[in-house]
Order: sequence, then C-alpha cells, then structure tokens
Amino acid sequence: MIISLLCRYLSPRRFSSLVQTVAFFAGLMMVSYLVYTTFLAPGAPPTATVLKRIQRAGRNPGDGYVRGEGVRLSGEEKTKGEDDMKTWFMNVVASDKISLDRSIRDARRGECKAISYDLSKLPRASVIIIFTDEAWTPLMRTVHSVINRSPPELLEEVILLDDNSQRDELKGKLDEYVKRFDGLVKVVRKNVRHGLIRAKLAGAREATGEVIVFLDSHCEANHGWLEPLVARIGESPSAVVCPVIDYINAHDMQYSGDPYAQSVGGFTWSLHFTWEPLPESEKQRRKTPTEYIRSPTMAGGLLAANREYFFHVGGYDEEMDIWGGENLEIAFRVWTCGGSIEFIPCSHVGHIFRDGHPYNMTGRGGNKDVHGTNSKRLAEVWMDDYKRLYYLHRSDLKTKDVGDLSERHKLREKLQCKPFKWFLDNVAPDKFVPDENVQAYGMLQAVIDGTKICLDTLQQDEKGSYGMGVYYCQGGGSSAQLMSLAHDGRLRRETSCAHGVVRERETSGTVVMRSCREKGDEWKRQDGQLRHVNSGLCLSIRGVKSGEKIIIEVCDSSAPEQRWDYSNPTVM
Ligand code: LR7
Ligand code: MN
Repeated sequence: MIISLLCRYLSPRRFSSLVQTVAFFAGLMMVSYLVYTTFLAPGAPPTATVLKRIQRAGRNPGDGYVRGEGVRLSGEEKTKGEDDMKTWFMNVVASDKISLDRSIRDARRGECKAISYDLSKLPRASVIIIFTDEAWTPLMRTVHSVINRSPPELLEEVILLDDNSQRDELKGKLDEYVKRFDGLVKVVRKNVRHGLIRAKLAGAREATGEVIVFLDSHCEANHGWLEPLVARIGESPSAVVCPVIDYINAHDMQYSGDPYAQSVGGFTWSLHFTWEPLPESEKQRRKTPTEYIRSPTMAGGLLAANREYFFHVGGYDEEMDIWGGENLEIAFRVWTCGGSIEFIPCSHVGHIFRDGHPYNMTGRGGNKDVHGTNSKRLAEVWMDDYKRLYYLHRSDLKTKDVGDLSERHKLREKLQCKPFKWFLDNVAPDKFVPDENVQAYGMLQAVIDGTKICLDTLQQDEKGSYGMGVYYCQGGGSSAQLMSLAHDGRLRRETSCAHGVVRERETSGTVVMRSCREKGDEWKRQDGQLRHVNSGLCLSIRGVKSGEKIIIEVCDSSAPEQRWDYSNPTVM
C-alpha cells in the first residue's frame, strides 16, 4: 500500500534523483565509516589493507645484504665495529649497514611451508618487545620483521616496552618513528628500571590480544613464524610455546637457521639453562616432524602464551630482578601446575647472541648476583627438597635473604601444583639426580700418610672434556669433589662421565671426564677399590700430589693408594 502510494507520487525522474541522493549519502556514510574504523577508531585492530599500507610505509631502502648474509667491513668501519663488540657485545656498525627490512632465508622445513592455516579461526597476538638501551637498528629490525612477516589478521599490536632507557634516540626519535605504523606499534615507558622480568610483566599488562608473544629487542621474525605459535595456543590454551631460535651472529649479523633443529631445553642444578637432544620419548610420541615438541624448560626470551592463562598461572615472579631465573621458573611452574612448555618446529625467530650484557646488571640494593638470588627464589618455591642440589653449588646463598616468598607459595597452593619430583619423573626423566637411585654418592677419598685426598675437578671447565684430578678434601662437600657411582656403573658428575684412557702396551693410564651423552665407561666398587671395567685397572693416587691428575694402574688390593672411601656415602 505505502509502496503503491509512493510509486504514484514519484514520477520516474523524481524517483531516479531520489535514488541518487540516497546512494550518495549511503556511500558517504560507508566511506566515513571505513575511514573511521581503519584509521581513527581508538584501539581498532588493523585491517589487512591498513597493515599492508603500514608495511609499505615502513619499508627501508634495500641494500646488498640479502638472504641474511653477513656484513663484511673494512678499514675504519672494521675497527669501529670491533670496538662495538666491547661496549655493545654486538657489531652495531654492521647492523647499521643492513636494511631494517632485509630478506632472510625461509628457515622452515618443507612440511611446515605446506601447512595452510585458516587465519579467521586463529587467536590474535600482541607482540611485546622489551628493551633497555638497545641499539637502534637491531631494535627496529625486530619491529620491522614482525610487521613484515606476520599475517595482518593475526597481529593485534606491537608493544615496545622501554625499561628506562637513557639514550636520546630511544626517546623523541622513537616516538616520531613509530607514527608511521599508525598506532599498530605502541611505546610504553617505565621511568624506573624494572629489569627484564618486571618489564615483561608490564608489557603483558598493556596487551589486549588473546595471545601474548615476548621477544628480545634484537630478533628477526622468520617467514610464517606467527601462525604455528597462535595455532597451537588456540588448540591448547595452557601450552606455553617457543619458536625455534635461529642464530644471528653478533659480529656480522649473519642469519643462520636450521630447518631440522630438534633440541629441547634442560637445566643444570646450578639453575642455568641448557640445550639437550630430543628425548627418545618425544621421538616416539610425535607422528609428524611439524608437531610440537614437549620441552622441560625454555631459554626464556622468545615465547607465546594465551594471555589469560599466562596470568592465571602466575605471570612471572614480580620480585625477580634484572636478569635470569624467570625462564626456569616459568617452566617448572607451568609444567607442575597443569600446563606445558612446547617448542614449535615450524616457527623460527632469529636472535643476536651476545657474549655479555651491554647494560648495568646491578639489582636493587646493589645486588651484583641477580641470577643467584632470582634462582634461589625459584628453588625455594618450586623445587621442594631438590633445592639442596642448588645449594650444593651456591652454599653461600643458603642464608641469604631474597625477599618475601609468601605470594609465590600461595600461588603454588592455590593452583594445587604437583611436586618437583613429579616434574623430574614425568617431564625431565633424563635429568641425572646425583644423590638418588645411585650406588654411592659423595666425596671419593683416599688417605695417604694420614692426609685425606679427594677426587676433584680442579676447577676445570666441565663443559668440555678434562682430566680428573685430586685435591685435599674440602669439608662440607665442595661441589667440585662430589661424584656419583650411578646404577649403570658410570662414575659421574652432573653431566660428565669418567673414562679410563690407557695407551697401547701401557699398564697405567689417566681418567678423562667427557659428556655423559657418550656411552661412558663402567666402573666397579670392589673391596674398597674402584675398578675400570674395560681395562681392568684400578683408580689410584700412586705418585700423585694434591692438584695433579689421577691415574689408573694395575690393581693391588693391599695398596693404600687404591683404597677409596665414599665420605658421606649414600649407599642405596
Ligand atoms: O634490565 C633489563 N631490562 C630489559 O628490558 C635487562 C634486559 N632487558 C631486555 C633487553 O634489552 C633484551 O631485550 O631484556 C631482553 C633480554 O636481555 P638480553 O638479551 O641481555 O638477555 P639474553 O638474551 O642474554 O638472555 C636470555 O635469558 C634471560 C634470562 O633472564 C631472558 O629470559 C632473555 O629473554 C633470554 N633471551 C633468550 O632466551 C633469547 C635466546 C637466547 C638463547 C638460547
Ligand atoms: Mn637477548
């Protein structure tokens, strides 16, 4: 009825001009809506078109260094670059030579490249980059690589968390620079030094994405890095996931990535992070090479988590200062409180590995041992009685006040987290516990003319191979003198195992400690002697003085030089 009235009233001419007017206003509204949502609306996520424009606007002119090639310097620049190594622990001259948008090789294996993701179904991510006085080009290359290599659909925002940097260019110039990213990159400043642990927390608190991703401020995101991270978190929100960390050489910025990398994270009882080979159990469990890898621990810098889960499971320990410890803490905590730490083989991110810290490492109250005190906090809260193994290395910290732990204890209680022993048995079964399930443990000592002498590492670097020595026994159990005779017959320390080395046609030899990843020789305890099974020779200190290397020689059960006692033997 209304329509027929309208039709009668409207002549064809009038009708078409009305349609035109309506269409004009509708068009105007649509355009202004688009302009508003894409450019002006506060906090609106970037659309694909906006991100592409940002990517183009951000681009820096190319240079000769493509595909992640290293920079070769000469003359004055070379000298200047070498000086940089002393102050920055990276060659800033070299970094400055490379485009912020340099190309790098796709470090993924073929199977990874073949996966296609339904981006509309994946959670979006806030990428948090924390920094304190980082050099300009490594920092901005991190930002550019993230923007260039993230699908717009998945990138909520990039948060640059400035942990009280003092250098001028990280102030006004930075604020000015990020304007080209149209609000996608936010700079958040802390005017008191937070240290990296509180800085990460502060960044996470600013984030709005369903997923948060942390990066160090000298990284380069590789091709397709983000999709597999957020996909895994979408599938399993309690998985805290890490990309494969590719290597960027601090001397020349050369990028190298191994598509077949398959390490997992481990730890030492002195609470440092280690890389370990893929455990047999994971080899069995995984059906495809693209599947996630369960890892006992993580390196710490590069990780992604569901934001709500991250806070639910306790974020980080707010009282940890400056650097260190938070990486093992989050790993022990997440695993024992019901989540998992996983490495995602299809996600690669490069990191510039530096030999030192180009910033002040002194914590609150002049604390010069932030790694030690942070680690004590984690040992006290998460390791139950196994903290004893940390104190073996750091007996000086036993009585040290490391601040209030009650909040963290409460968290563990609230989340009903499993004991550390569960972690050892189920997550890190290959980790050697020196004083559990062994034939004997303690200081191996011989007595010569009334003087006690003990097997001792003689302060040698235990990472490589080294000759085992002897030294006057140190009461109280110096960690350098502790040895275990494991159930498998290996005479060993945390990671190194004793091998007997005898030259052909000789009747005595030396004892060399080598990584226990090699099979390792068998030793037998017999009537107070320690016999090296392969050679049939016995451990002896004949002719060996304190500070010298131990020997093996023809067994003689009456020789006091071959009589070994475990002081504090824990024979089980
Ligand atoms: O007080 C500080 N405030 C900060 O914001 C000290 C540092 N930082 C920033 C710093 O600018 C950098 O972006 O924190 C980040 C990490 O500092 P780095 O690069 O000096 O640390 P790192 O790479 O030597 O250390 C590793 O272990 C640390 C332990 O606390 C952190 O977990 C780092 O994030 C971690 N980095 C990685 O895991 C990268 C891969 C290395 C490997 C293997
Ligand atoms: Mn780093």
